[in-house]
Amino acid sequence: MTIRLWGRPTSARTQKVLLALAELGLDYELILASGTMGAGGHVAKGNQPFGIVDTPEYRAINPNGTIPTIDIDGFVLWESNAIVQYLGMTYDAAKFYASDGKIFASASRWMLWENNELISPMHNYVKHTIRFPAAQRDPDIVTAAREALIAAWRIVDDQLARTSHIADDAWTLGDIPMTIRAHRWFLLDVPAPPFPNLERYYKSVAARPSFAAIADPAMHLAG
Ligand SMILES: N[C@@H](CCC(=O)N[C@@H](CS)C(=O)NCC(=O)O)C(=O)O
Repeated sequence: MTIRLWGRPTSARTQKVLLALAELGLDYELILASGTMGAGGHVAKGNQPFGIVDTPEYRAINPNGTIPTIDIDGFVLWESNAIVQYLGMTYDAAKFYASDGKIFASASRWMLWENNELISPMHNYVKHTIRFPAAQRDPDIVTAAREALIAAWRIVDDQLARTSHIADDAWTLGDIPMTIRAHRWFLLDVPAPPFPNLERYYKSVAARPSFAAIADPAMHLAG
């Protein structure tokens, strides 16, 4: 099997796929691609992006010009959560959702929720504290992002008081986005009240061998 993945290590959506591939123990080739970031950092600071995403060849496989995109023996897929779901369904349904439709639905619900509630405020927080040059940073956006994140983490913390992992007591594919968000959150060290269940969860998911795929702080804090 040949797997090619277009993305960049600093992209949390690319990281979802990296973490899923690590859980499955699958080899892949990572092709660095981005219109907004490159080896030196964000384009807003004058850095060169990795590129590729605006070429006709890339747009033919992903018309959005975003990352990640995966090609598995000619089967091409974009949309990070769909990629993780496909990988889990195809290569280890027992591990990813106990081969159970209800657990799959519960995990998918948290993947959609992460996309809707966590990504945008966390992305704004990172852009306006790290990635943008100081003159382009907006403290009001940082405050709004912090408040939205605290409200969202309260929901996660409450859930983690009920179940050991986000969708079930056992680990599921729903823990893939949540692991990345929790790691980024604790690395960012955002001023916030304590979330004891989230902290316990973070220690547990960070102890999984697959975590090495997304552990490097530079993947989260690169400017
Ligand atoms: N809903 C899409 C969103 C894809 C997306 O916006 N990816 C970001 C990176 S996390 C991106 O392409 N950023 C612009 C770039 O790096 O060129 C997904 O989950 O795959």
